[in-house]
Amino acid sequence: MSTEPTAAKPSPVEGIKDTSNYLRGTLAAELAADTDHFTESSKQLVKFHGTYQQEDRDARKKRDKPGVGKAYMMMIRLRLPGGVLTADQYLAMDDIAQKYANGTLRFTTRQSIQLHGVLKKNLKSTIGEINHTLLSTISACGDVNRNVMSCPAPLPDAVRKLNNELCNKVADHLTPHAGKRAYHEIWLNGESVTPPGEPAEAEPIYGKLYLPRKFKIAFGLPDDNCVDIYANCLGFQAIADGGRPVGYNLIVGGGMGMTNSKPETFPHLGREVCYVEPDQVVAAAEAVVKLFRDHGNRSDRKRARIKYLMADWGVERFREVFQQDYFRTPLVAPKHAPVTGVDLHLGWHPQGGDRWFYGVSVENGRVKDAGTLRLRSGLLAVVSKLRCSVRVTPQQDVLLCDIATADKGTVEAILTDHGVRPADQLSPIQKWSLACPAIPTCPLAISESERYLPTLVDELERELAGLGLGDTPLSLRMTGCPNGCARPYNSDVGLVGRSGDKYTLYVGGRIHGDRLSFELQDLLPKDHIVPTLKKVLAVYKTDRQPGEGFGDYVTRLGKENVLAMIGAGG
Ligand code: SRM
Ligand code: SF4
Repeated sequence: MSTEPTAAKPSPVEGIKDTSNYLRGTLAAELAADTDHFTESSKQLVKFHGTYQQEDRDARKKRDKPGVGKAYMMMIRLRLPGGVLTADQYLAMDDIAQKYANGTLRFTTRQSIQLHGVLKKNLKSTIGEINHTLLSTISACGDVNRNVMSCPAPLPDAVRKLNNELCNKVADHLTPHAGKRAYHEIWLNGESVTPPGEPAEAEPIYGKLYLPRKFKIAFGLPDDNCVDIYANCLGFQAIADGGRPVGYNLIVGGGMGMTNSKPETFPHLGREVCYVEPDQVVAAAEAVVKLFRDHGNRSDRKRARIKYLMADWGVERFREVFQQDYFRTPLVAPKHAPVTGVDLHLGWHPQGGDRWFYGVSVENGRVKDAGTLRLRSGLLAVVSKLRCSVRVTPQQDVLLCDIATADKGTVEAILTDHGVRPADQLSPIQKWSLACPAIPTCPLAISESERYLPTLVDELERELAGLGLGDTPLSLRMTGCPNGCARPYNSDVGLVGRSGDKYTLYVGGRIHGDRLSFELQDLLPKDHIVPTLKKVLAVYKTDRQPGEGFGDYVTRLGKENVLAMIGAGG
């Protein structure tokens, strides 16, 4: 299927954007109205402002009576380039979560923070208070550039420093112009300065139709691919010479989502397009975004990502169009820079001077108090006492930063008091696992994910220990549907919700994130997941080559051999 612009009928969302007067629509009036939810078109527009309309899916059964509607609630997502917050901002978010949301914070796979369970009547106050802390939610969602990722570790190296600087520059540069005015008017009582019918130049990069679909950017390093660069629409992979950053490989066309029964949709890894100097990065990002704006599919939203342009065109044609029509500078070939590692950044690390950062593993990114594990209170206590800055990682974890040597013991004592175990007491499978939120908040979830993964990890932990593989790094990622929000298609093991308690099992990716996995079994009942994996892991234990990872091993063996191993030969 082609992604060429055709005369095909634009999708309904295109019409909503077109008539929205740069993302205003009827949002202001609907916000003021005494209703518990937005109309269909406002539901689309409100995403561009960083919020999604959801319902409490657990409450459905109780409300399944005539005259009783859905339990509507809003999810709010921050725009948080590189995942960086000050102590005050973190404390404010914790407070807002208690006041307006469900009393939890959710660290996301793109280094952001989400609040769940906000009622529509409190939406304006919540977004207002978030902005009061100098944070924002603008373009955290919608058909625009989303949160830009960058390695969060505040290590004293020039490459990460430049990555973070450019991450902020690109994020600023690609913030909608007219959309920002609309945001201020609607949420922050800004004065309306934009008459209806504003010219398209009002939004110089996006135009009035914005992008065909979401767009995602990450800044990474070959020796630390913690941002999962190949899963992004656009990746800038730093090239260094003697520790000094000299340029970037431009990697385009990554994405994870696919749709059941639509074989023309698939996960795809980004491809190296060219090499750019640091001072060309912003222009290159703008050029790729504009290429996507003009050539992306605007009729079928399931196929409206830049990865399909790359897959349909191939990298040569992509380079040609990019160079001639958008970047307009001769292209330099990408440098050879394979991924050699991924760092979770957990535990203590020196920042330089007398400062340290401490990485805390957060199961599925959910910051809450539950039983003896009082993670939310523990993080709150550390940040309140030491006023340390905070960074969210792309693995849903958190780094407590700028801590003086003398305060290291305080951090450890507070966290231990709150039942938070240090990373060296956690198993590799625990540390290398991710799950998306799924049920009860995500409307697209088919199966459980965040609520089921802890049980699965516990079971796998036991089996791995029993097999003598307890210390072997293994990445496990789970999602409640094929959209792939926890990037399940490039990990050692991926589990994707298929139908209630049944999942599709993928194997063969790896921690480095530079290889897609393959589908091993579809419609696998949840009780069969661990026994199935155990069969393969047992053979892996005895048959692997020195240093060979699980995903590498099953890839070397091939699908047919692995299927034979689990007694499901094809
Ligand atoms: Fe996602 C839609 C949660 C990262 C691919 N994603 C959703 C929605 C908003 C459901 C919806 O459209 O109504 C989910 C909200 C659930 C909830 O209750 O909170 C949702 N996505 C998430 C988060 C919170 C998962 C997490 O565990 O952290 C991540 C928020 C990131 C952020 O801070 O911006 C999140 N989503 C991703 C990623 C990973 C990444 O970007 O690195 C992907 C795969 C990469 C990609 O984009 O292909 C991803 N989300 C999707 C898709 C599939 C899009 C596609 O074109 O294939 C959807 C569905 C859609 O957009 O229609 C989706
Ligand atoms: Fe929802 Fe599916 Fe994303 Fe999970 S992967 S959050 S179920 S859209």
